[in-house]
Amino acid sequence: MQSEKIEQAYRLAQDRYAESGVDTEAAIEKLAAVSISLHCWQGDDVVGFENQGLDIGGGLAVTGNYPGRARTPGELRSDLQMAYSLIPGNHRLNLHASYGEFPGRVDRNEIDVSHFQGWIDWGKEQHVALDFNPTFFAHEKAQSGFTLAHADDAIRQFWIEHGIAARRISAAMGVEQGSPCVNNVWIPDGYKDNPASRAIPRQRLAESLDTIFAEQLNPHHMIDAVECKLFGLGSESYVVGSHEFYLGYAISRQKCLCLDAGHFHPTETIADKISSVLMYVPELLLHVSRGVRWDSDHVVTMSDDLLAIAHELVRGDFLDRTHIGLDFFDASINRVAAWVIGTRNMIKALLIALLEPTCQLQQLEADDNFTHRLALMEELKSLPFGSVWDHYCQQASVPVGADWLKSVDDYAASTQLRRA
Ligand code: RNT
Ligand code: ZN
Repeated sequence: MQSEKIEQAYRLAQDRYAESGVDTEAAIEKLAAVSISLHCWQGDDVVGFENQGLDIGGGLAVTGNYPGRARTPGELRSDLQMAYSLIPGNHRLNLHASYGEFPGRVDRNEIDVSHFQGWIDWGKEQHVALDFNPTFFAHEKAQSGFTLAHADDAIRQFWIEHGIAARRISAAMGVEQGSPCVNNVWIPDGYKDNPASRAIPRQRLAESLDTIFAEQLNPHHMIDAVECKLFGLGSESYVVGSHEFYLGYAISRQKCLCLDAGHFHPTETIADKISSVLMYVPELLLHVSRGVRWDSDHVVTMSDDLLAIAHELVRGDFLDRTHIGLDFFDASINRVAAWVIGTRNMIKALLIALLEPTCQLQQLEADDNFTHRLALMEELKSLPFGSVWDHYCQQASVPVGADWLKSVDDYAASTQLRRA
């Protein structure tokens, strides 16, 4: 579409929203301040750069064999730059420890910031701040399915050292980028079948975490997050780090809690948890994902679940206390397109939420006027948010509508599909 038509449509939409008491310019300004943390692992099917040839394991499963997977840090950075260029706003990168650049075999308990200097330099050059994750899977010491809750002292110690190393790397990243690096701990520990003790591994996990978090690091440099889960492939009967475990842990230690949209019962959504947990934990990390029948990590679409998350963040004024990350891995479509689709949807959902006359709705609620509340909420759904979105993309110098697909197709032909 011609740029002048996009602007005409925007001006009409602006008036239409103004009639409903919504300032579209103010909404756009708030939206532009939100950074989404793109997950590095969508680009290479969670393989990383350790070259160990191990399955990712940990109950993680990537399906599909679309050609063009990034195999080196250079390829992954190039793919990410392509994706960022098609997404409006300034965003972050969520790195796993297994994506370091290692001179030969460096075991997980030996990693340090030097292995991530390439990413730090790249982030500075691209204006992309980094988040981090220790990698407690795809390793011979995780083959039994246990890491920080392992019964063996030596194995547990190994993983504790990995956790400590990851925090130091995160803090160093935070110093260099002038923005705190969120360091998220997720472990796969759990049993396929009914355990004889549900309590003992949880006691060990709490102790391991306390040891990892013992070192005081500056919260302006790094933020500790912990991620709960209901079940995984191979841990169907018991997951040590359940929701109740980590909720209690995060509250008692005042850590950031990570809620992954795929980590609860299939009919349970995370939107309703946000306002509850933020009463008791200082900050929240979201892994926005889409489970289909199970924790399948499909690309995020504009679903009711996604809109509900965005509405909660905006209505509760929680954007400042929430770090928004994405967590999906689809190898059945172009991997750069997967990032673009999922991230644009997350941003678009936030825009829709920001274009709501929330005060008016909350006043109707306070007045017990549920008829008007419902009627208005439904009418808002057909307001021309698409015209505001198009204008936002245009002013951010990224493609409007599906035009970005052309860039992805050209990039696939010139680059991704040439990877032998
Ligand atoms: C696994 C968790 C975790 C991982 C990443 C790769 O179920 O969601 O966040 O997806 O660490
Ligand atoms: Zn996750």
